[in-house]
Amino acid sequence: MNEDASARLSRRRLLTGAVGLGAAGLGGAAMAGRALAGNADNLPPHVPEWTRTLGDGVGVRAYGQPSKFEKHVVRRDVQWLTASRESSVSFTPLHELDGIITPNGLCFERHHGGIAEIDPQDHRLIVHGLTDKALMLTLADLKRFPRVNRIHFLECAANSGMEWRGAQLNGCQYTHGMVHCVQYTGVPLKLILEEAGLKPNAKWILAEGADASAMTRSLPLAKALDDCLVATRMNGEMLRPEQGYPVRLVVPGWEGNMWVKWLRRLEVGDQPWQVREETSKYTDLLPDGRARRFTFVMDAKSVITSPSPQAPVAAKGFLVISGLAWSGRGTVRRVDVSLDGGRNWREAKIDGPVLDKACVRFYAETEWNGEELLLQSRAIDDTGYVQPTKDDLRKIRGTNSIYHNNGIQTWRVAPSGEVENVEVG
Ligand SMILES: Nc1nc2c(c(=O)[nH]1)N[C@H]1C(S)=C(S)[C@@H](COP(=O)(O)O)O[C@H]1N2
Ligand SMILES: [Mo]
Repeated sequence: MNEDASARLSRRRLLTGAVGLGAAGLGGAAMAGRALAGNADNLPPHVPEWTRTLGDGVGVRAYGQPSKFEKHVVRRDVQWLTASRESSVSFTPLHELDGIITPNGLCFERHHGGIAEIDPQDHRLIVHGLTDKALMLTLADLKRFPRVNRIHFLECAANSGMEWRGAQLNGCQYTHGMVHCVQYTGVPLKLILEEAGLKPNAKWILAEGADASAMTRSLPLAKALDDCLVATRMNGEMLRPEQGYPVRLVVPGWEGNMWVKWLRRLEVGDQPWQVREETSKYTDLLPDGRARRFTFVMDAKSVITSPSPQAPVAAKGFLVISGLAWSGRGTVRRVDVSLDGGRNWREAKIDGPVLDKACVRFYAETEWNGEELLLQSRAIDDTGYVQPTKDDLRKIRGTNSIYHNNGIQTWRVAPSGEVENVEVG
């Protein structure tokens, strides 16, 4: 969306207004409140405390951490969702982030048997089954393969799963925070399989993790040979333990469950193994009692991350609406934003890289004068697929499902600037 003249004008006014602290009016309450909670001695015309003393020297912070004033920007979990902490999930604080890359320490975690703390010296990746030879690779062996860098989103198929029967959790961290997007460095799985040599009847791969859940999933060979990676790094540094250190499978665009962490075994076979995670779990029970299975691809989806319940509107006037969109089928071609619950749509502006099976960041600018808004976003991918409304999705899938809820999210902005999770009929 191109900003119109009135929005441009009003931004000038807003920025001018901001110089006179507190002049921002109603919404300014939140902003001014924060400023007032601080120490007035640090404000102009005084010399602030951080100018009057020397700071930490180099070496004090051998591994850097965010500012202590950003302590609220953390992964969070919902205690009642799961029976144990080891088989549970923490959510990415999407409302506190911008751009497309998720910082490593903020990537949501989903584990079924807790975080395995693997000594890389004692870790091996075994490749066997319908291969010419079996391989047992050390981390050093993996480093000798050619490697690539790819930015991809990972979304748990259960993301937004709590919302099937109606609006439930108040915050995009909880409704949409089972997604992250990082740059992986890894070996194309194809090269490892070629090194082992595939038998003519090879059709499926079983991937197994070394954690206490020994997570296993069957992966079609065609996908394995297409764009899967055996990754050791995220955003440049070694994978975090939470994300599968020292090695995980990257399965671009497909449900997060298949991205086996702490990867220790790849078995080549001629049919799927029908393991728990692809029979009991990660299937979608339809209204007629049948279940969809092997629903690998994550369909196009988007969410407005700000404003959102945890990121209310701070001031009247010029307002930047922002969010993330992604598609497991390829690239995001367009994102539309609605201010009135889907009656009218305008095209948002995508800023930053538009990459295959990666998140894009979008912005839509408007002028807000305290009226009620019903904010929505919808993603359209390069196959022409349009993100559906929740009602349209329910018409086909019913409400028994947990997984693959990519319906359009609605946030209601109240005159106070507060935002809540709602649905429009
Ligand atoms: N070994 C192993 N791999 C695993 C899991 C697990 O519990 N153990 N959880 C899976 C699920 S359900 C998801 S959604 C993703 C989550 O990846 P993340 O923790 O890096 O966000 O890892 C997948 N890989
Ligand atoms: Mo998952």
